[in-house]
Parts: sequence; C-alpha cells; structure tokens
Amino acid sequence: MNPPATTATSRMGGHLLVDQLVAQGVDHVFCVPGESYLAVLDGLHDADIQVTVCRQEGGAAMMADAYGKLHGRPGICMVTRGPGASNALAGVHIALQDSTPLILFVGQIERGMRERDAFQEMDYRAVFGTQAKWATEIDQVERIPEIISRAFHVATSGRPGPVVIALPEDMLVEYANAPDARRYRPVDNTPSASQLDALAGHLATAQRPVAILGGTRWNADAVAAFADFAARHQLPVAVQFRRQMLFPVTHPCFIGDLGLGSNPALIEYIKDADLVMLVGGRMSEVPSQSYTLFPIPGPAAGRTLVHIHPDAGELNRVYTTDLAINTSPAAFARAVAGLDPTAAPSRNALLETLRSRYRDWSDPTRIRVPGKLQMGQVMAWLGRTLPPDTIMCNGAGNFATWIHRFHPFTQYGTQLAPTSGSMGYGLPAAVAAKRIHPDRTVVCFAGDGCFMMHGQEFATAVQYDLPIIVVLIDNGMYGTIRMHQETHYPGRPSATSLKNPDFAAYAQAFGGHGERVETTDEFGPAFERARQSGKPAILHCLIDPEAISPTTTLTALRERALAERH
Ligand SMILES: Cc1ncc(C[n+]2csc(CCOP(=O)(O)OP(=O)(O)O)c2C)c(N)n1
Ligand SMILES: [Mg+2]
Repeated sequence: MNPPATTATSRMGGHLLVDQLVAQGVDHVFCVPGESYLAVLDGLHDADIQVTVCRQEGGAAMMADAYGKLHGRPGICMVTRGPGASNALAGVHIALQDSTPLILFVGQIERGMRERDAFQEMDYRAVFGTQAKWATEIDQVERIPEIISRAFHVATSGRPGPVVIALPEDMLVEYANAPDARRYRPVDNTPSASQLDALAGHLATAQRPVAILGGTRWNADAVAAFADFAARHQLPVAVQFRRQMLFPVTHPCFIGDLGLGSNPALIEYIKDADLVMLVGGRMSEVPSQSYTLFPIPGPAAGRTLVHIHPDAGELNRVYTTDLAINTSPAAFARAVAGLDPTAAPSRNALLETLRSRYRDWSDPTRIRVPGKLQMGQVMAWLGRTLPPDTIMCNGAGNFATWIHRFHPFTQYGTQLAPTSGSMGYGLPAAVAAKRIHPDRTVVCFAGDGCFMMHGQEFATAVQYDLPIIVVLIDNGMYGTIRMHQETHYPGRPSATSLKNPDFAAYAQAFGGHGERVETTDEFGPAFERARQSGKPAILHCLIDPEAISPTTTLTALRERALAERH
C-alpha cells in the first residue's frame, strides 16, 4: 500500500524526519533496514541523501563514525530495534570514546506496547544512557524537528559524541504540521585576551615546552594555523594516539606520537617538560601512558599545564591546570594565529635533538623482523608510493603499530582509527571513506582477527564499486593478546590461535581482487595490481608469527618473562 501523499502543511512522521535531516545538511545515511522504520526508509526514497546499505549494524555505525571523523558533522546511522541497536552499540561506543559526532536512529515498537517485552523491545534510554551524550525517544510526531535539531547541537557541541533517538513505529506514520528546524550551529567560545596573554607569557619563558594535540573539532585550516603557530614559537609538537592527522610529520616541530609502544625518548622528554599544552584532547589512558606521564592531580612543582578543550567538563577533570581555556581546537588555532613570540626563545637546538630522536624511531628501513615478509620495507614502500591524501584506516591489533609508528601522515582527514581500540573498525571506515572520497586512495590495514570482526562489509565495498585496498596481515592469531600472554603467563597460550580462510579467495568470491603476499618483494607489485584492478582488493599478507612487533619477538618476550621468574 502506498502511503498517503505528503502535503506542504502536513507530513507523515517518517518523511518529516527525513526532511529534517535534509534541513540539517545531511547528505549520507549508513543503515541496515528494518520493518520498524519503513516510513523513514520511504522518506529516503525521494530524498537527496546518499544511502549506504550495510551488512551488519556495527559496521554501519562505524561507517557513520568515520563520516563524523572526516567531516566534523554528525554521521547518520539507522538501524532496527533490539538486535539492530545491540549490534550498533559497537560503533556508538567508538563515537563516545573518540568524541565523534554521530546520530543513531533506531526503529522502536509501537508506543502502546511498551513495557510488555514486545517483539525486539528495548529501553533505549536505559541501554544507551551511559553510552551516548543523549538517548531519547520521540513520542509526538510534531516534536520531530525540535528533537532532531537538539540532537545535532548535542552531538557537535562541547565534546562531540553520539546521540541515540528511538522512533516508535506508529509515531512515524502519524501526520503533523510542523515547520522545519533551522540548520544547527555548534556552540563555541573564543579564548579571552587575558588567557592569550598568559599563554604567551608561559611560552616566552619555557625551556622545554611541548604541545600535545588530540580530540576532535579540528579542520584543515586549524591544522595549518596551528602548524604556523608552532613554527613561529619553535614549539615541539606531539600528537595523541590515532590523532596523527593533526600535525604533519614533515614539520620541523613534529616530535612523535603518544600511543601504544611510543618512542621512549619522547616519553622521557614529555615527563620532563616545563610547559605542557594539551590542545583539544583529554589525555586519556593510552596517550597518558596509563596516567604515568603527569602526576594526578598535578602538575608537579615548576611545571605548567595548559589545557585547551571545547568542553568545560573535561578541563581539570583529571589534571589540575594552570591555565584552562574552554574553546574548540579550531577556534583556538584561529586565535593564536595572531599570537607572536614576545621574546625570541631559541629552541632550535632542542628541536633538532627531538627531531633526530623522532627520525631514528620512525625510520622503517632500520627494522628487521623474523620471516620473509619485512613489514618495515613494506611501510617504506607505502610511504614512498601512496599519495599524501591517502586515507589510512585500521582497527585494533599489533599490526596497527606499523602504521602508527611508520606511516608519514601529512594531511588532515587522512586517518580513520578508533582511539577506543575497537577491532573491526578498519574495513567499515574504509568503505565510508571511499564512499565519501571516491577520488582518493583508501587503504585498510587489518589483522586476521580484526578483519573478521566486520569482514562482511567487503560485500558493501563490492556493491558500491569502492576500490579500497585491504592490507590484511595474517599471523594466525590474536597476536596482541598472545603478546600479553607471553609477557604475563609465558609459554601458556590460551584462546589466541586462529585458523584462517584463504583471504585472497574470499575477496574473489565477493567479486573483488585478491592476492596472497608471502615475501617483501611480492608486496609492491601485488599492491600495484590491486590498484590497477579497479576493484575492492585484499592483499593477504602472511607474516611470521614471531614478528609480533617491530622491536621484539614472541620468543624473546617469553624468555624474558621466564627469566624474570627465576
Ligand atoms: C572488539 C574487540 N574485541 C576484542 C579486543 C581485544 N583485542 C585487542 S587486539 C586483539 C587481537 C587482534 O588480532 P589481529 O587483528 O589478528 O591483530 P594482531 O594483534 O595479531 O596483529 C584483541 C582480541 C578488542 N580490542 N576489540
Ligand atoms: Mg593476527
């Protein structure tokens, strides 16, 4: 049955909702359909919105997170009730931890059936109450514009994050005469003149300063403005875990990234810094090296801590600051564009030392691991070959170390990786990236474990003709966990070995290009053939299980742990 026609004054809920998305500037929706929100799907039929239909809601929500990371506007995900929403939680959790704007719409049972444990019923306010900035349900059709407008503001203002909106099925087919809401504008502050003066004072006297960049609400202009600011002030700059697109590695002030397995020389420098500027991030467990970089609540005597964050609630949350500036990184970068050094501190020699430590650490050609596939050489080849605007995507696993330590990120909008450490993110992120930027090279790095968490989205890449290239690093195990086992319970592997499919055949079976790569020399030509194929591709790279990280082997970890016991 066709739904009744929408008139200018009266619109069916599902159509009114889609009109609100258009009014808020939405151009893309990632979804898995469900009978619970047919009226919205019907609205999408005629809307000027691109729809990506996915194979599992976790992948759809991760694609929406990737959209949010690339654009700074909320990624939109639509899923069905209970089971769909449960699957989508994986992506909502990433958006929460990663401060990504995202709005998840969930079809909901009819209002009159609530609290009977009806088919696929879920209490979204309760389930997502701790995992979203706001979880709500639209009970009255005429309130759709109001609630959608608020959702965009909540998702993008302060510290961005996810919003979950449940849509009762019967509400979606009611009619309302409700006007469209106006386009949202994220709320922001600018630093005051006295805050900028205080910052200039700290910068003028610091002997060993460092700026550590993180968080969201950056953009390409902000990255460029901050790079100029750092150069003028000869300010050493580090980036937080998986926020490597915030500062170019080629910049004379770049000194490294603070993640898992970071450069010990960088950590030593930061622990000893007399001025620390945290810009945009919240210095969570991973970048803070399990909260060991700075004393809590800190800072130590003689050290100055300046924190710039768009959410007042994040300032002084863990670390007590000397100067707290409540503003977005974008507004901060604009404000400091006019801040010139008051004295001329020469930190050239310091920068030179820090840069050479960074170069030593991040040179992949120095790395030798067991086996025929030398990942150091692979990274060097990719670094030389890939265009600078290539979007690198990954989930979690030791394989990701190769990117974080060695890939030369130089541009904003080139890194999609979960700071929350969620496996399975790389492939959906790559699908979203290629959908958004069809002209750019998109590479997904995945471990054998990581890939299989959302490997079904390879079908989505094939469905939309998205020639992404998956570099699948197969060591036949959940290597990260095996590494921890050998460190803490040496010689007692448990639940970490994997029997894998032929991933090249997997790619081919889906209609993509697949190749097996066993040696270093095979990698470059295989990558080129993948590129030439014009199809989504998987390079099934077999790495020696001993090559657990760039710097150590499983056997070395085990032997060290056993020796420490005796
Ligand atoms: C969704 C999810 N489940 C479990 C984990 C715990 N975990 C972290 S890394 C890892 C293993 C990753 O294996 P793989 O992708 O093969 O990479 P490798 O470490 O072998 O290079 C596991 C199980 C996680 N981070 N995320
Ligand atoms: Mg593995």
